[in-house]
Amino acid sequence: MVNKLFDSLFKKHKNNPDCFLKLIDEKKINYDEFLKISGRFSNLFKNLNLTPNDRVAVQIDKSPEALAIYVACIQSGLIFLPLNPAYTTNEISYFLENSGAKLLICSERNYPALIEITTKYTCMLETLNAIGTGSVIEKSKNLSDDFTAVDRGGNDLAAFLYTSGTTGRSKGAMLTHDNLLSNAETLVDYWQFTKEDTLLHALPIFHTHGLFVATNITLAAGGSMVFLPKFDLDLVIRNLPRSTTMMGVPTFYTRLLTHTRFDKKLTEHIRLFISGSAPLLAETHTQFKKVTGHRILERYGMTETNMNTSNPYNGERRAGTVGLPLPGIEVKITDTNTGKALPVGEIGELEVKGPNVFKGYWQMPEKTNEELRDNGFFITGDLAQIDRDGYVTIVGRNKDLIISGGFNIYPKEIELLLDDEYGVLESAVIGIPNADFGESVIGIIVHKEDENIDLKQIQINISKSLARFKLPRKLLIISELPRNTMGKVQKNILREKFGSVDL
Ligand code: MLC
Ligand code: AMP
Repeated sequence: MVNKLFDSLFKKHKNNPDCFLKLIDEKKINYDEFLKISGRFSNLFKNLNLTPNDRVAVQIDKSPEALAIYVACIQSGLIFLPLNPAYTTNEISYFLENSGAKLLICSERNYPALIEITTKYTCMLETLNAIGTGSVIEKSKNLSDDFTAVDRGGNDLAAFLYTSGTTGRSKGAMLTHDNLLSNAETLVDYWQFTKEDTLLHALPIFHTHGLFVATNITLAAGGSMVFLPKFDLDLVIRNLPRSTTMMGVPTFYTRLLTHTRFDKKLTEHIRLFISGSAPLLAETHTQFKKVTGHRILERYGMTETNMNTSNPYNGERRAGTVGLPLPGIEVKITDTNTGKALPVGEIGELEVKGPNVFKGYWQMPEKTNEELRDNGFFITGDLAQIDRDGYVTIVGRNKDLIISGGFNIYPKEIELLLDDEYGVLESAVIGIPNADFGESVIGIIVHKEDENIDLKQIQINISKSLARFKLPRKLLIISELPRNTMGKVQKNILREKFGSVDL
């Protein structure tokens, strides 16, 4: 029996007494104990009659058991589908319908709200809470922790990660065993992770960064993680002395720089700080170097591709750039209209190709064809340039996307809801600079003259359908939206005009 990802990342740790997770209450979980939890979950999945390729959706808080569900899915040949706990019932309903998930695991507090929709989509519903209680624990506690991994090849699917699109509909990016494994193996070498490393893990585990980059690298290297429930500034400061490396979105680093205890002494034993998921300002990089002596290593990735480029471990880490293509990964800059490769130094669409690139969007062949070329290059939607030394700089986006604190927010999804509200003729949602989150969302509305408009009520109404991190921090009214000759709303003009409004 062969299971590509399980055999390479997890199976080798059976009977391994080394520490895998260090928790905040000083409790530790070693590799063998962790694999026993996932073994019991795998037997539970079998008892629930789940079969290979079934989707298992999870909307649960971060915990060691939540991570073990991911491992159990891989071991059982199931497709892991993690969802942000901030999503509303409306949002979850779409993911269940679109993915056809057979099982949803949620926190007990959300069970009453979700049982109706899981019944509608004939999806089983089980619970798992942050404190390690819930129906999956109860039902698996007397099951064997031994489970023979289901046969899976490199091209088989391991996970669906949903990523929103310009049309407002989320797309399920299909990631294979080879996608995840190749990236983990490359990054372990590139960033020189070893079993001596302890990674400070304060990221959520429902996105590529915290789930695949951080966790798979640790598993591949055989190191450990200080596994924090979330990014809490004081908690991170207290746990830095237990760690040798840290990964984070830029907001983590700008927040750390505001803490009085954050200095050279606190970080002198740290081997590596890594940033990604959103642009790290060159200014933050410089300030961090001044305060700690460390040069943050910035890398660039996406849900569809895992990691593509990285500043070097030993060579020059250039502030404001995302470094060089990772080994085995090709990148090129193309003309957005013709798709032709552009010469060194010119700005164009960034395309990437390699074993890390996903298989396509679930049941959306036309979307897949639009973004994934026949020659294997994936059109990222990011605008970039590559200099003579091969360093890539992301200069903007060819997709209408806002990144707030590392979370992606697609304006179209919010505009569609605003346009449905009483008194709204049309709307445009933009991101404006924010010192903490990088960007923040605001909504700009054109008012129907013959209808009253109540902005407070609109906020309340749309919050029923949108996770709170997507909610506009402010709604503004203008008389008309600026448009170009093709009739397209000129968001750059709106960003210039409203970029410094008070939030
Ligand atoms: C939380 N809130 C946010 C927010 N996070 N609002 C906008 N943007 C965000 N990112 C809101 C909540 O809805 C809530 O609103 C209020 O802030 C307090 O919530 P919180 O959970 O206590 O917030 P906080 O702890 O401050 O969270 C901020 C954060 C978190 C930066 C620590 O957002 C975070 O962990 N981000 C990491 C995202 C990530 O992992 N991205 C990787 C994507 S993978 P209210 O209204 O209720 O008060 C990817 C590929 C790659 O991009 O390259 O890696
Ligand atoms: P996601 O779809 O959540 O995986 O987000 C991927 C997007 O995040 C990319 O297409 C980029 O726009 C952005 N991104 C990730 N890392 C970086 C980085 N280091 N610098 C700038 N943008 C980044």
